[in-house]
Amino acid sequence: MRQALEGIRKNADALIAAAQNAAAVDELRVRFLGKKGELTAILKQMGKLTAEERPVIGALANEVREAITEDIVRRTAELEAATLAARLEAERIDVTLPGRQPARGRRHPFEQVLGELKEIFLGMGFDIVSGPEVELDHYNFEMLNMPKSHPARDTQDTFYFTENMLLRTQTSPMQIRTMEAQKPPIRIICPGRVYRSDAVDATHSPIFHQCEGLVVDRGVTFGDLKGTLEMFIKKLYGEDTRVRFRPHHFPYTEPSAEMDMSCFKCGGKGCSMCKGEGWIEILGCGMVHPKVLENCGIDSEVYSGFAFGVGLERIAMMRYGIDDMRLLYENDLRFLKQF
Ligand code: 2NM
Repeated sequence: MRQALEGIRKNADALIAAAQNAAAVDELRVRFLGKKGELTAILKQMGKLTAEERPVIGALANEVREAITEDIVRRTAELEAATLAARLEAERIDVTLPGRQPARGRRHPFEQVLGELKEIFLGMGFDIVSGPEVELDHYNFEMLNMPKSHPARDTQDTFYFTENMLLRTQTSPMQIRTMEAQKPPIRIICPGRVYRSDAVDATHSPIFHQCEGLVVDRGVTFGDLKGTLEMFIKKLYGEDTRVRFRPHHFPYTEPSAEMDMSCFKCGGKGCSMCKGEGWIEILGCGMVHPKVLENCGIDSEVYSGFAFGVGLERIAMMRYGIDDMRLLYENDLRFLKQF
């Protein structure tokens, strides 16, 4: 039995040392140490031994078991280390390689201008309001003092879905909705997309963007309108910019005016930009018509207000010296990268 045990130890030693993976090691563990393994088979024969031999062989058997267990632990550790080393070698990365640069985008020139405009009005205490582009005739025209007979409703310049529903031609319907829903004081701007049936050329597009503004409170005067809009233009184009107001007509304001600013290019001397005028038309404005206030349930004897509307494409074009509106919509990166 002593020889048999020594034989098992030698054999196990050699086989375990030669095992090439964890599964092979485990197979050997079962073969030598398992319930039906070689060592157990020997121990089952212990009964045949004499009383003197039994403790000696027993001790040897334990020694062999411990030796084989140690072999297994060592070989397992070796194999794990080898696997890790192979993986580290295979997955070696060069951390000094430069990373792949993601293509960096930027805000569209139009969005940049809109962002500036919002900042300016937020700074003056205005809220920003937005709403549906598909509007009811009621809000787009009727409430704005443009009854059924009004030429602005002409199907030639307006996109209708039904007789009563259309793509908004301005963002004023949101101002009406706000006046209906909210008591004065009201200070809002409504930037957004508007639609008119215009042919595309360098200065026209059937889809364009507007920012309208509205202030309603007790005692609001044309002086407030002038001060607010002058401040707005100075913040957008610089402190040296001057403004002037010319009488105009809108159905929803009375009196109405157009505001010009001194030419940002020549400073007012006259150049190709302002066609020798020294002035550039920039926005429409006026005191909200009492009828419009009353339509919204606001007492025009107590409250007054001013409103204005400015085309965002025009602002962006003047701001960046862009001479064709189509460039703003074509998404040509060679153009957009310049801003
Ligand atoms: C403009 C010019 C003048 C305007 C008026 C209103 C409202 F809702 F208060 F009646 N909203 N926007 C207005 C006034 C718009 O755009 C050139």
